[in-house]
Amino acid sequence: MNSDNLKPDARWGEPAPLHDPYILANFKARNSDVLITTPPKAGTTWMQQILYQLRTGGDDGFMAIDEVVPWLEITRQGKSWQQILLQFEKLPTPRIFKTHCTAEQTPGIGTANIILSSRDPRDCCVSFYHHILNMTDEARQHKEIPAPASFDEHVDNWLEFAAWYRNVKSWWPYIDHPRVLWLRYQDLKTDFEGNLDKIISFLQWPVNDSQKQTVMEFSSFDWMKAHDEKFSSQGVSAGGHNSKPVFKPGKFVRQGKVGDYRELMTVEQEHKILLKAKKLLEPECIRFLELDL
Ligand code: PPS
Repeated sequence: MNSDNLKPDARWGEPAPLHDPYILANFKARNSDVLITTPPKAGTTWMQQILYQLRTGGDDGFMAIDEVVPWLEITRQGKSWQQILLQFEKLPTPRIFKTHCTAEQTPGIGTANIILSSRDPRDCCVSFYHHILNMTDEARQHKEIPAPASFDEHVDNWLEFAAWYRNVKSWWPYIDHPRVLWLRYQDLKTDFEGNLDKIISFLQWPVNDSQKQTVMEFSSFDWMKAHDEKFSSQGVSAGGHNSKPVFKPGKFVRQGKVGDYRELMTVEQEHKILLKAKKLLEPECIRFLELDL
């Protein structure tokens, strides 16, 4: 084994299809970088699209969002972490990445700009259920994500895996950090332009009014739904044109609603999710997320 391949410190986590600790340990963040950090299904892809559109002033010519805004820590089949980091070096400045890492596992806090998107865990749980069911069989196998036998089984798996809780708990101490902007999915839904202005002012990127209008159009739910194929390759490539769909056609940009969980979730399932939040998160965080029980 080459000395570069020495096992990274435990803080970067264990290797898994969706998590390469070598990338995290060796990534060199730049001051101009933006890291989008979210629990799964909390508006990650939406934020990838918003930031890409803001950076380019409006561009609908890209093939796959993950080629222009790569998923930082995902393992790419047939590519070493060194090759992946080299590809990252060649991305246009300011670089934008997505990550689902906890704060402990995120490189570059204090150096890069960090934008968080949080979403009601009940909606994230339901969205993730559809995510699994809507994946192609090949992608499910490759990512080692088995399909649950029922929604109830899914809720139990989701609670046990606890990615939403780990992520939110780890980032909460950074809520007032000057290089961190924490946005809520529900606010993006009710006041998209106001939140766009917050992003522009946080990043200090030059965006004129006409570009802003284009960004708003290309980041709208309807536009993204109509171009679902640009958003459904999920982390397969990091700069090449070798993306394969991870989802069945037209199934990634799904409903995009607040409170969608009500269609599927029982009161008992809802309680389990909220009680775990109450147990693990600070009361102030629960209030901020509007999860008051
Ligand atoms: S992932 O797989 O973790 O990256 O998923 P993520 O992108 O975080 O979340 C997917 C959900 O976001 C919805 N979505 C949107 N909502 C509002 N507006 C826009 N433009 C938009 N684009 C994607 C998407 O439909 C998923 O939510 P659900 O509830 O499943 O519809």
